[in-house]
Amino acid sequence: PHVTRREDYTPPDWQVPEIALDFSLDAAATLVRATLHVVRDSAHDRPLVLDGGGQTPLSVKVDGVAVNDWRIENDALVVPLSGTDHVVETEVEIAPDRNTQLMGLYASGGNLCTQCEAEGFRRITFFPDRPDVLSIYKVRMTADKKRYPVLLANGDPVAQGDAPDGRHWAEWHDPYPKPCYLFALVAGDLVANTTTFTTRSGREVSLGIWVRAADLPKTAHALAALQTSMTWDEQVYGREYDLDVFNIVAVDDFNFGAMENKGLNIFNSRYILADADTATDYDFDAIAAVVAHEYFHNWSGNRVTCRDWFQLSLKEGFTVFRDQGFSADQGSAAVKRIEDVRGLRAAQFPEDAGPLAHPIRPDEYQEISNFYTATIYNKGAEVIRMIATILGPERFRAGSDLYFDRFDGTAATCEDFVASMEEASGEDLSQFRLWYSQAGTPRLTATLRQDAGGSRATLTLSQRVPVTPGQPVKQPMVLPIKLKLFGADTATTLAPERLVLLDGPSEQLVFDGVTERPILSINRGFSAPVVVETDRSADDLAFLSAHDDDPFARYEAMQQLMLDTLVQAAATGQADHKAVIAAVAHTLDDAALDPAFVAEAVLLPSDNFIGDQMALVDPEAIFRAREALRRDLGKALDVRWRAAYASTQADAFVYSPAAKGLRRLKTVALGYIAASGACDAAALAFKQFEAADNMTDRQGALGVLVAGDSAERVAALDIFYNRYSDNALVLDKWFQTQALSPRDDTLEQVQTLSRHRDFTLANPNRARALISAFAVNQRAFNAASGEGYRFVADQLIALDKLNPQTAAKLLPPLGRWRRFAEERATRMRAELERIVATPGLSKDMFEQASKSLG
Ligand code: B3K
Ligand code: ZN
Repeated sequence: PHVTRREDYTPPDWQVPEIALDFSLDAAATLVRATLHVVRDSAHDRPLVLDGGGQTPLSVKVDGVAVNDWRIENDALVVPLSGTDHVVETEVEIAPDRNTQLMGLYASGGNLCTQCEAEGFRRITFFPDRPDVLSIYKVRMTADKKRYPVLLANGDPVAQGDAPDGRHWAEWHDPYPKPCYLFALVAGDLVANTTTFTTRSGREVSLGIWVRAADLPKTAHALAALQTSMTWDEQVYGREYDLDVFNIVAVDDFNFGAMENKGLNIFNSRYILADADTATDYDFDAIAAVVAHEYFHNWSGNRVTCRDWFQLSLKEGFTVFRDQGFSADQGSAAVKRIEDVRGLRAAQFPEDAGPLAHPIRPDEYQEISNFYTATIYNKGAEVIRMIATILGPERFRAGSDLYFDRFDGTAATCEDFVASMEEASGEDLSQFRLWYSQAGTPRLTATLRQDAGGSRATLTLSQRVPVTPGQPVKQPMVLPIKLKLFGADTATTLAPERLVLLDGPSEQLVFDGVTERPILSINRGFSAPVVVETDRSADDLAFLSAHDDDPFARYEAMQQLMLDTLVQAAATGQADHKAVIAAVAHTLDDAALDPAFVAEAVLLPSDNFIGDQMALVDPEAIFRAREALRRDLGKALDVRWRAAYASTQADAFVYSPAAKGLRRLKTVALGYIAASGACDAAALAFKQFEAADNMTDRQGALGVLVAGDSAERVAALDIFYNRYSDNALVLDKWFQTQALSPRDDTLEQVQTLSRHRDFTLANPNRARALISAFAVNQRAFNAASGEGYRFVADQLIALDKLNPQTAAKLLPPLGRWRRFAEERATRMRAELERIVATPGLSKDMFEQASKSLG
């Protein structure tokens, strides 16, 4: 397979300062005429090489004259050119309605739309498909006026009119030079929810969210989030919008969340459409976060773009960090941080510990689509967060200002970003740069000892970065660790919070004035994305879970207490639940706590996360241990769960941080009531299901019912299905909830669901709703028979033929075989080998599966 290497980067041979595109749109056969002004970039005699996606040009002209000395090499169009400055025209025909990969120009729900990042533009027209070629685009589209009454592209609309044969045309012009991965067009039967936004310098921007007419009532939340994001970026980063128009279009068939095309974002409809009846609080939050994320890319990604795809985290890590800050400012920052860390641990830590581990700035790839990972995005965001922590808010802002000003209009590198931060702050980040080159989650060991008889304590910190594929030797990194000491007797502060930058293999810190037994609070706020190992006792963790004034550290202490209990139980079969029960009771009794925080704090770690702590994962033992603790918590605290449940009943639905917190706690309490085995649990859940005036309560109750075995379970699944059978996004929840069920028969249920008439692999949301959800269901997926592995492999082999990018994204769970004992490992490997041996396998899947075999 062809491997692209970071160190092989060379600047482009030819620049394309301008391009004019003329589309004659039709779902079956679209004609694309491209006129490129090309300029030789330096003194070389190489021909013009334009990337392609398998098309053959219908014609090629140079400076207005048809030529035939071109050739196709590896899908690229090679055109010999004599001078330094030419106009090259090509014509191709493409078939959007046969584009099942959803890359390039494709059809979704009767409309036409595009997705170009990373390398989809070449499937539309011949072009140097690399992010360091920046061009000014003029786009003309002609299409049937009835089928495609709305014609949108990047930038500002300049003209439109009627054409013969019931067709019409529109022209758009984007004045900002951009790489081709940011190109977009949409043609469809759409309506918009519109408003205007006035930027702080007085530019009036028309905002529009385009959807099919029936969905218009579900666009208010996304539009409000867009306005809030625009204000936030002005206030927090000093960044203003730069065109007269900002459009967002929602489409049903989309490979990921959304795309930040200049002035014309295209979204998976699940990140736009919301109302109380169909979207959960989680959905509402995710919509605001994704709308903000794509909007923020206008600066971190579009105005300053990436030199090459190895720099992907330059825009993605930074933009995730920005959207996390935005979301934290809209509600509870503490709960947002807990959610983000939970997500990092669920998706990124396993990636960093497995066969697909890579640094946030990778050194090589076979298929760049495989590198839109939790590492690039979420660990990338943690790396930016550490820079912000080390610099502090003022110096960080000075660094981001310098970065945006200096690199505006250019294609930059991660190094450019770090150097800007260094220059603006005066901080030396040389060793910190290891975060960009070394993969693997560092492990930090912390041991606190009170000196015998004295009033001092010594804290020993040491770090180790684990070996990852291709990186056998690691250097110590810079770990910014926030820590604090509490006194066990007085529950007061013994040593105030301080930020320690651990940059060597180990270090000792001495604390004076330690007159009582000290308790260590460490990695407060999750200041570094590391695994912390301490020898803190259950008592100390219980103390912190009750008294720590850092909400994340408080949550973390409870999680650690739960984990220690569960890992012990799973490994030995011996369980002592007393400490966890007491700590959870204490948290439920603390009236000063935010219910949203309480709901997070009392949730047990997932099966997967428990498994991640063990030398080898025993899915059945983990499941039994966790269920036993859930049951004991449910029984022992029955009165408290019922009180919490009663206290969280609300009047009519409101979407506010406080109301969300109550709804979250309500369903968490319901889950524990059900876990206790209470005989009224199914009735209670069904009542919540029936009475709900919002999807959060309804899906929450459905999840509780689906986990059990009752007449209400069957009834609720039916009612839910019938009520929402024409709403694809809600039907996804119906599939997903069943795939996540802890029941014994989930594997068979999921196999049956894969033959359901509403199941299709052609729609990525539906495929993910069933298959990704099933693959995170640790017990069901890892059924000892190996049937779970076989099922997923069968689905992926089928999906790969339609949509390699989405199929390859679902492969990593099969690569976790090293984490399991012989029997399961052998079965997983057999499925990976079957995938690798599949004739016609995509390079996306080949890279993921062959690396996973390792
Ligand atoms: N930049 C896009 C992701 C593109 C994924 C291509 N495989 C959305 C985002 O991160 O904002
Ligand atoms: Zn992004």
